[in-house]
Amino acid sequence: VQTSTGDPFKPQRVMVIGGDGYCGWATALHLSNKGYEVAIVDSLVRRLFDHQLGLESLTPISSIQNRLHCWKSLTGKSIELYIGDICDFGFLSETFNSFEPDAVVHFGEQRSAPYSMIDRSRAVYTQQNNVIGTLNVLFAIKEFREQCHLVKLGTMGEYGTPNIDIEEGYITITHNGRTDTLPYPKQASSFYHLSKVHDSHNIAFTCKAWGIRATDLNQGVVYGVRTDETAMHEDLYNRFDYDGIFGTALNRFCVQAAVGHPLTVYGKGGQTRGFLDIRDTVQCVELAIANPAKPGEFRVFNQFTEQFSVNQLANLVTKAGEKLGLDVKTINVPNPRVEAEEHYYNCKNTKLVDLGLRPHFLSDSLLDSLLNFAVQYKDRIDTKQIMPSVSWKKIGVKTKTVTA
Ligand code: NAD
Ligand code: USQ
Repeated sequence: VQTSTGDPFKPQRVMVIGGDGYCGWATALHLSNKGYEVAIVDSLVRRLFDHQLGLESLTPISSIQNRLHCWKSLTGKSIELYIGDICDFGFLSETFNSFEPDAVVHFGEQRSAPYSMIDRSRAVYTQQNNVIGTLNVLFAIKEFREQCHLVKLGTMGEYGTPNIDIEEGYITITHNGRTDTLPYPKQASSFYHLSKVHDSHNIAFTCKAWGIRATDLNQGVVYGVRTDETAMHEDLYNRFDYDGIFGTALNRFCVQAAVGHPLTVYGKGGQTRGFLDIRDTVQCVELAIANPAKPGEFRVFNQFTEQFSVNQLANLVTKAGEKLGLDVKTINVPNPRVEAEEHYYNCKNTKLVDLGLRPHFLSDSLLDSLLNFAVQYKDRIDTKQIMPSVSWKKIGVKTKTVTA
């Protein structure tokens, strides 16, 4: 691996925290396929949330043990497995010392904005899990593997929707005649998105204070399900969330179209976000690992390939559905969130392209295959899980049992 910075450091051993999840599973297989030595670290807490909330992935997913067994039998490649919670520093230390990673890709957080807004206990859990988990990773790198590159999944939602262009991490400002380059202002709009802001601050500080090398990947909303590796066998299939808590916009719309549920546009539908195909998630992470940050450097990449408003997505899915003979309708659901529904949005995303990202833009053929995929698993869809059940304004201290 040649690094863009001329750095002789060549990462070979990659620890994927959260490697049983949607982005992490696809990434772990991709990196293993590319010849990296991979270890998955995961507490499997996401599978527990599904049980607790009565949710299920559209696709049937195998246990992590069967997944890895299948991968080994198909490719001959082994992926190490460490089951545990990274908030437990004893567990994380042992894992670090046993695997000795050159790079850590950290996907292992509670990643749903609605989940973090269910009630006080879920809000506190989200910030505790995410902020302490990341702090533990930073301490483990400092203590045991100071050259190890942290590739951390952040979110575009850290920036919110300001009325000016969004830069990649930093903005140069002239104020009262003096100029400085400063972290881009953060205006997150859920306790989950805020946990990512807190993580970014902790990472930036430890890069400065301890010389840690880190890349914060401010990822947009991911869509799609198949990657080259997960499509190889049913036991390797990735999860596909469509429910009101973990499902994300475009994936949800495809499932809704498949079962004849109206597409759930929240509020006016002018909410605009950055989006990317899961095949680009794995590519971006590989690029970040192959071109590590320098010691002490806190790099920020905006990881998305295209911007869409929710209304635009609904239109695209409606047209693609019609071609398949589906009758697709849209409803404007009262917005359960507090967010701008009409706003300016223009984000930079050149740094990953400069490193060689070749995007898979949203195409008719991808929508077509996603819709067909949803139709194929139609019988597994629980339509009661589709409407949103979590309100940003109604969150309270009473522990809530979410029922569809
Ligand atoms: P996911 O819920 O499918 O996977 C997260 C995984 O992390 C799960 O397997 C879970 O068990 C594990 N995990 C959580 N806390 C842990 C802990 N304390 N210790 C060990 N393992 C733990 O989520 P995802 O969609 O794959 O998202 C992965 C990352 O990417 C998250 O950090 C998320 O914020 C970020 N991201 C996701 C999207 C998206 O659209 N899915 C978009 C932008 C950013
Ligand atoms: N939305 C709808 N209808 C739906 C679902 C969502 O109109 O049925 C709207 C939401 O109100 C929001 C936008 O679509 O304005 C995106 O919502 P989402 O649920 O697709 O995504 P979000 O909550 O932002 O979270 C997801 C991931 C999270 C990641 C984030 C990237 O769950 O882990 O950080 O995307 S970003 O949006 O760039 O912050």
